[in-house]
Amino acid sequence: MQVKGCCPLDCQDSCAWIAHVEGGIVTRIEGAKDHPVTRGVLCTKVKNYEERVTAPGRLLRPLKRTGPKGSGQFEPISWDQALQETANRFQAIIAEHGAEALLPFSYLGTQGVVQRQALYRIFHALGASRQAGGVCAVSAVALLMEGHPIGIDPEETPDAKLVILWGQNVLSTCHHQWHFIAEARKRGAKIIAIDPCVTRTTKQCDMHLAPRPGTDPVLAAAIGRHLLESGRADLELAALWVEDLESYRQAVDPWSFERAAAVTGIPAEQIAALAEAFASAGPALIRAGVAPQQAQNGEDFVRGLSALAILGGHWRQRGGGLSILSFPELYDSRAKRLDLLTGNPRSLDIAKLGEHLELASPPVMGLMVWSANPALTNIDGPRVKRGLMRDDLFTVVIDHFLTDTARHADIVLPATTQFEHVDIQGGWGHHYVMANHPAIPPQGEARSSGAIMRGLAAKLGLDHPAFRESDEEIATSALPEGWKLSDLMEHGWRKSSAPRPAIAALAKKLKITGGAIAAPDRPSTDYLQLLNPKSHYFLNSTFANMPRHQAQQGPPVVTLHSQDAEQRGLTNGLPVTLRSGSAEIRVILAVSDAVRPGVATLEGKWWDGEESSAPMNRLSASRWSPAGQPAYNEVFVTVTAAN
Ligand SMILES: Nc1nc2c(c(=O)[nH]1)N[C@H]1C(S)=C(S)[C@@H](COP(=O)(O)OP(=O)(O)OC[C@H]3O[C@@H](n4cnc5c(=O)[nH]c(N)nc54)[C@H](O)[C@@H]3O)O[C@H]1N2
Ligand SMILES: Nc1nc2c(c(=O)[nH]1)N[C@H]1C(S)=C(S)[C@@H](COP(=O)(O)OP(=O)(O)OC[C@H]3O[C@@H](n4cnc5c(=O)[nH]c(N)nc54)[C@H](O)[C@@H]3O)O[C@H]1N2
Ligand code: SF4
Ligand SMILES: [Mo]
Repeated sequence: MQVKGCCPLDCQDSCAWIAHVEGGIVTRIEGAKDHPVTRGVLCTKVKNYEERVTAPGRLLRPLKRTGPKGSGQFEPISWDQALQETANRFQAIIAEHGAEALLPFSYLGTQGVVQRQALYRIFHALGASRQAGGVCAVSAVALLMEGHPIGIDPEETPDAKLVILWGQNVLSTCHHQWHFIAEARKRGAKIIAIDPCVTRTTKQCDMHLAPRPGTDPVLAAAIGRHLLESGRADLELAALWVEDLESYRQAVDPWSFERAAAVTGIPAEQIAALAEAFASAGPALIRAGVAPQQAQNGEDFVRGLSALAILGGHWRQRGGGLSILSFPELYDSRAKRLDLLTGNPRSLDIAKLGEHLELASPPVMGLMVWSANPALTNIDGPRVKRGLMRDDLFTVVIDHFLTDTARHADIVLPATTQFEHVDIQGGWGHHYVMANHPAIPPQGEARSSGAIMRGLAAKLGLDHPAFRESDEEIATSALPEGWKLSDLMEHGWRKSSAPRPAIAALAKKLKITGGAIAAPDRPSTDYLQLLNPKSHYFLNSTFANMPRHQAQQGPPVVTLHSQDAEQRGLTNGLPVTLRSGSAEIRVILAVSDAVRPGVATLEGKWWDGEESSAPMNRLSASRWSPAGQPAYNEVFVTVTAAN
């Protein structure tokens, strides 16, 4: 039997897959050949996703903590007991501290509408604190909210004459997009990468510029200045869209190629070549990644690129513009049922979980986490863990495995995988709404988020019809007007319209200047800036516990430039200690000129407490951009030989 489904992971590509099922077992999966983005291929992370269903450690029964928090000691309990205890504790917390003492926490572990949104219904009805903010691309979302266009239909890419991959490792993080980039190249486009490191992607580009991390706004300013000075800025489009062109002129004025070279570390001739290519391409497409946003100047980065896409006139032509996030038309938030909201509860930014667990008033006393692993992925890991260790905090975690977060829970609930539930999803890299049929029944006692919502609501005595909706009804609530779930399920996907922004006066004009453009402050050269690029084999912390993925990734490794290694008397293969404040991680050193001097990289989000482990957020500190983007990449470490 072949069953149509889609990859639920937090990835731009949202692939369509076919699950091959024999005797109630998924024997293999393959990419759908006729999906215009998937084109028959799944990535190396997901190609044997079926192994996750029966992997050692898969959660198949509800668990209750028996040992101290974080000890990982649990005993199996029934669903009835798990839901009853959760309901009792939630009600006791509400009676003593008020409903705002409850906090839901969920992210993009799955992009499925049902799995992500159904459980919010309960928190809305109870009057719990609302979840706000995000941990990824927060700067881009902030600019989107201001009205900046930041997405194109990737299927337009072949029409671009220049593609700039600005801090995006396409071949590892969204490789299906490469097909469209390669098609543009076939038609004569140049591909330029801007990345402090040599990556799988930069190696395939026509030109690679390696800036010091965080200096991208200065690089963008130098290009913007060139557009204005050489008389090639699209002032007509600026008049229609831009509010602060004069402020922009002043802000970019200091950034000659030479001065930008001194700050970014890129030779002035290379900056000039990039600026000239950008000014003369008709059109240019900038594809920007998430890593350069993971800094306190994240919004300056996105704003600087949006300014370039506008002033370059690139939005005028198919294939041109700025691409960071592209969504189909789907109304995920309708499935959350905001209409059930009781009162006007506070909103807490999930990117500041550690702070909230420590300081919120009223305190957070009850936490439910699903589709996320914040103990590992939230910034300032030690602070998050201190919060999760609080004896007076009641935590429920829903996942497939006993993640670092789940180890800190009082109750752990087993979630169904994508093979075991029905769902639909949008995505953030194309305009298709995707459908997923269950291929096999739920394994063990695993339940979908919808089923958990219905069970917990009954225990809490919530009797609105929204709490009795089936997973199919929950999915239907997110569909655009006139769409039928049955049609979507039958076809497997449906593209929604992907209009380009109109070349007409904007009612609310855009700010392309965020103030003076400057190099970020950096500590002394004793410290290296530690970047945390995505692993080719993990999806954030997902798969970091899977033996096949671990074997392919190899042990955690920090990479230093030969100059930095020599200065510290360190050699290739040596165990080293990375230290930031009082926190440290031990890893193996790789010496390679693939990173620029002053920069160290450590790929992947490793689980804590494993034999070879490198939980990156142990080293990160409570720092965010003004819009709330966690500054994951502003970690400065000393590197010494491990004792
Ligand atoms: N294989 C794999 N794929 C994934 C994921 C994964 O974990 N693994 N995660 C998914 C998620 S959640 C996301 S958000 C996306 C992220 O996708 P990407 O944005 O492509 O991924 P990153 O590895 O975070 O960063 C891309 C590149 O930016 C560079 N970089 C770092 N700092 C700077 C800087 O200051 N300036 C510039 N110009 N470049 C910089 C890094 O060296 C890296 O090569 O990937 C998604 N896809
Ligand atoms: N230091 C550092 N920290 C980072 C980043 C970084 O680059 N460096 N990147 C940041 C970024 S870009 C992102 S997007 C975040 C990602 O942070 P998270 O969203 O926490 O991502 P994951 O670590 O993949 O954890 C997702 C969890 O969801 C679970 N899950 C999957 N499907 C389901 C389901 O159907 N139901 C339930 N209940 N659970 C499910 C998975 O098993 C997994 O444990 O991390 C951020 N943190
Ligand atoms: S992780 Fe991304 S590239 Fe891999 S199968 Fe899923 S959607 Fe496709
Ligand atoms: Mo992300």
